[in-house]
Amino acid sequence: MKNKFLEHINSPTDLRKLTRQQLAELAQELRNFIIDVVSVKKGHLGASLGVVDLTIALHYVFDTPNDQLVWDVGHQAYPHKIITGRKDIFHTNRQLDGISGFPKRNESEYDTFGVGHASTSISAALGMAIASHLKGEFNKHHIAVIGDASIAAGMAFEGLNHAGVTNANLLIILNDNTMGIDPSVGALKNYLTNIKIDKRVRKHNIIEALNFDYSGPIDGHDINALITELNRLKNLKGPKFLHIITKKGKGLRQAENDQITYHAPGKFDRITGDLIKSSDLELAPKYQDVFGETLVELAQKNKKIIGITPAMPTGSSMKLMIEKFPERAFDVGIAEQHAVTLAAGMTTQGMIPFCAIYSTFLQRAYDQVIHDVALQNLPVIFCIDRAGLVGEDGATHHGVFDMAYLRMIPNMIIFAPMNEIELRNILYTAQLGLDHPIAIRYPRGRGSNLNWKLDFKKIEIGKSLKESDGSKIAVLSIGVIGEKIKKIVNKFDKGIISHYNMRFVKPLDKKALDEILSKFDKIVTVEDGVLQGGFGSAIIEYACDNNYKFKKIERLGIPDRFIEHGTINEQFQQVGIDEETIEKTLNRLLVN
Ligand SMILES: Cc1ncc(C[n+]2csc(CCOP(=O)(O)OP(=O)(O)O)c2C)c(N)n1
Repeated sequence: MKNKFLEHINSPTDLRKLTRQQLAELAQELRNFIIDVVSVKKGHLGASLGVVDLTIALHYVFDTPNDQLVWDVGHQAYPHKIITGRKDIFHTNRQLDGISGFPKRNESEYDTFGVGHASTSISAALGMAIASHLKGEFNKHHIAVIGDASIAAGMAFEGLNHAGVTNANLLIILNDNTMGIDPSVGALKNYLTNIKIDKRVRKHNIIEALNFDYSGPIDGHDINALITELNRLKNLKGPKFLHIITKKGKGLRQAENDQITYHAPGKFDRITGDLIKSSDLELAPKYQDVFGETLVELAQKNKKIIGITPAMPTGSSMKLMIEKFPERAFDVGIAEQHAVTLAAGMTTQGMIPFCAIYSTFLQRAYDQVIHDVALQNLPVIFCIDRAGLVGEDGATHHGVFDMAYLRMIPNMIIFAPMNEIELRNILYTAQLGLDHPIAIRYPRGRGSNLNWKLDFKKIEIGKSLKESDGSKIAVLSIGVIGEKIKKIVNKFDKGIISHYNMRFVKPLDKKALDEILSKFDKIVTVEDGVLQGGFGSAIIEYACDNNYKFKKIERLGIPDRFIEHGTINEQFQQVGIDEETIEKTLNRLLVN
């Protein structure tokens, strides 16, 4: 079916030629277009469907790209991308060399600020607004669109607090759909619900108290109402706040009814909305489920165990613990800093908190890890999910820095399991009681062992495992990439390659290292983290500091650049840690 309007929209200028009546039809076409593409190419769905009408109204009323529009998180920016000149390449979304799934400054002049992590939009738009003011550009508008989950984060509050005492030309639009990826949580969520149903609350409006011109709540699917209100706000100076109500997944029945699944549903039938299940679903478990299920098992016996997740109960499988022990498990919202210090507080009272945070999002709580946890040597158990390369989400979401950024912190124990069984055993070991905080890092996706629910075994802290014995080269691996090394080693003759699954980045297994560095003059380290300051660096430091006369330590891992979106395998190939390249590297070293 041909699109009557969308076909002719190559930029917001085309959009501005339409009547309001036609805009409503365009919205329908835009929704269908997103559903068509995402149903086969995958990606984020619900959030984008929810802001189709808002996106059209914003580009209709404001003079983008001159006026600056900042999307928070950015997973809802598909309609924005499509009507700002990227309709014809939208099918390349999240693919290698295709467009990014998030706004990106080097992709379009309409993408004013790169995003991916939540709650940055208010600060960024305020920065732009203050700069415009200083430059004398008083008529330029700066708009931040932020969701009800993201606005509850500390950083968003910091931005609001500052904006309220400026005369910046800033409009904050709260896109309130009561959902993050999972249902939004916290007292602010309750307040926002009350404001919708109880007019009295509006009198004591906290946004107004912060010196904003507050309006709303209005229906965020009523394009007409949106345009009227945006036009009114356009003529007001200073910080303004518009509260709109939308439905996540709007326009696709299943996406509206099952908003968690349809946040990023994978492939689905574009007409019925039904999910298309891939046939390999019954293979080995996801690492997140090994974590979630094991935690519940341990918590049944150990009453001191507590679970904490900042806004990722489904993604981290902490929801299993929340379902089973609601009084001992907490979704604290998009609040990584709070999650870490909350866990630290709990340990002071003898509890055993498992704090599950994606590697990329733990970056936001770096000072809390150092100052609140490690400095006081509090035994928080960090379960760091999505460690390593993550594929289609790309540069904003890779978990490649954690080994480097945690390694230099005194007191930290850093463990990376090679498989599900090691993950399970380290979770068991950690709750027995450790003298230090521990970071356990594991990747996105599935492991390789169907039979992982074995009896628990305690893991000795700082002890590596020798997987194979050889005399020519020593390969030292950390984490799940060790399974790849095992396969590669099997392709070589027996007795050539020694493979050590090092398991601990910190403390290093010095006994094993002394043996390796005395015996081998060719050593290869392999990691799925950054080379700068990472695991391989730790090995080189040890060798230098202890005066070993080594010939060659070759490090394989992520080079000093950001890795863009693509499949995980494409990313492995790009950085040279795919099976084929590692094998070639070992062959080259054997010859030279
Ligand atoms: C710092 C950080 N923590 C967690 C996430 C994971 N995350 C992505 S989207 C999202 C929910 C956002 O919800 P909301 O702000 O309400 O926006 P909506 O999806 O409703 O548009 C979360 C928690 C993130 N992107 N950044």
